[in-house]
Amino acid sequence: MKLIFAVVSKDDARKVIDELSSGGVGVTKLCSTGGFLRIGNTTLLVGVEDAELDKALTIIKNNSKSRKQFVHYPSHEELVPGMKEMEPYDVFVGGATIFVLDVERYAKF
Ligand code: 2BA
Repeated sequence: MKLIFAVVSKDDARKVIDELSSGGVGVTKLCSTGGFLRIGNTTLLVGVEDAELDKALTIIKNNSKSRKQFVHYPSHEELVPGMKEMEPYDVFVGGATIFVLDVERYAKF
């Protein structure tokens, strides 16, 4: 069995979850925050049998769009007197960041 950690955009999370669920794949949604942009994203926990791994990854891939995100650093809240503001710029945020782990044991009590 495998455990997929998938970091996806908040805007795509609902569609990904719906497609996984209707495909018979169990999923748990966690609210997360990207360390770089410091804005909310969604981390999905997906436990699958090995034979279902590719199906789950394909669903995640097909429903996660990459997008440009405008970065304004430091943000207005972080700005302190004397700190210089950088020119705003774009970063390319991937559709989904995926980690696949082997599951040692799976149980439901
Ligand atoms: P964030 O950390 O907010 O990063 C958002 C995007 O900013 C990244 O997109 C990347 O394009 C850019 N970025 C990140 N760190 C950077 C840096 N030090 N310098 C310049 N640009 C940087 P993605 O790579 O597609 O990542 C999207 C989100 O996936 C990340 O949000 C983070 O929440 C998660 N993630 C990505 N790589 C990860 C990793 N190795 N471990 C854990 N989470 C990761």
